[in-house]
Amino acid sequence: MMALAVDVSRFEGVPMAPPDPILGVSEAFKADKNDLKLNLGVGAYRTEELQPYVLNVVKKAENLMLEKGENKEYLPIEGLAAFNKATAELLLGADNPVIKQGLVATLQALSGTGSLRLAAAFIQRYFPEAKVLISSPTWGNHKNIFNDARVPWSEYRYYDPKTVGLDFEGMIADIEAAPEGSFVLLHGCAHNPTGIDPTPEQWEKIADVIQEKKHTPFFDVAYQGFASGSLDEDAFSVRLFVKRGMEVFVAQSYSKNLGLYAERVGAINVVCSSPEVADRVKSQLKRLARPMYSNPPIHGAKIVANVVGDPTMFGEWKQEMEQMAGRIKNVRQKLYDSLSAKDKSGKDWSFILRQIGMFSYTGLNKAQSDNMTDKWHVYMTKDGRISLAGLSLAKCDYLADAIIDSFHNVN
Ligand code: KET
Repeated sequence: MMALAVDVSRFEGVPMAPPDPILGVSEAFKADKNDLKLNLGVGAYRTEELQPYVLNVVKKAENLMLEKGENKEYLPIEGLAAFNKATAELLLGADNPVIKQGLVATLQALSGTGSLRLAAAFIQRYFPEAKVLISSPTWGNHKNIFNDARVPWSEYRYYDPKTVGLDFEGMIADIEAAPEGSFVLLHGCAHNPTGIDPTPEQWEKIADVIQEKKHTPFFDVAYQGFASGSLDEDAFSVRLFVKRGMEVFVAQSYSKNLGLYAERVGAINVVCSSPEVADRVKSQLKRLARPMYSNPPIHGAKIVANVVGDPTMFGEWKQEMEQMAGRIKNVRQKLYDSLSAKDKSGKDWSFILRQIGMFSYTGLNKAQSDNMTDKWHVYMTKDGRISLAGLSLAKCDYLADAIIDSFHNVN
């Protein structure tokens, strides 16, 4: 029988989705033919020559894996055992009692995003009444993740535009006012997009309120080692909550710190109050993962396990991480110097130096951000965030001109 030609598609009613606020910027950048163009949208590390960077230690681990000729059999639903062990130890410290006591349920998942999404599905299934509290502002994809998982969320105050710093009182008040037993999403370090982290004393107070209100902390750790250059320093916040004996969720990503963006390697960890609970939680996370994507990819997980499991390679990784973090700090300083030298208005740009991690939250509004792109070919997200990891020392003067023009000449 011949198929009937139809002139109306069944999908006629499907509207065009808007471009993604972060990954859509890379698509627009590719389409721009101007030589001056600069992609400061997505948080992906570039070299001083603005080229993508594969860590030497990753190449080394991959060569060893090739030599061994490892197979491509399915991993278990929970992922590679050696990776799960390594990732929990990196996060919590190898000698953390919660690991020794079997209190941590760890599942390898599809990088940070997939780990967050799996935890969101878990919350939806077992705590359908509970709300997730997220910082205002936050990484753009957090809201999508909880919306798609049908988990209700609301925001807590975080950024204060007046001080260009943390609205600590607002944050505490909003966490305190939330219904008891909420999940509080926290950025482990290098808050995205603001680059503003609580101080150690403030973290203690945040833990106090969360504990008082019987909330559950839910950490998103996408930048461990990438913020300060030290894996341990950047895990301070998570370890503080764990040390208090709290049950904690932690989503981890190796996109940035090991540059494994496209390998999709990360994990969801749930620190529980007994080994029996940890086993049951893990069994349910596996049950959620199986119909979604069955089991995670092996390649990136093996890279992590091999690098962490070999003292020489582990040392080399730490060195390269410090170098990457160091390059971003240098660019941050140079951008501040350029802005301060060129801007004659007396505006204080020192907030750039106080921000931590991959990004600078410039304070540019949407119209000003549009001007950056339309006039200066500088691609960035519309919330005024620029990725310093995509900037070179050589481009700092140009970027400073673009920022000064946009800031002073566009409302
Ligand atoms: N959490 C945060 C805070 C984060 O910035 C990212 C990525 C992720 C999780 C997820 O990364 P994954 O590759 O799934 O492990 N952020 C950058 C890339 C993106 O938007 O996907 C970004 O903000 O540019």
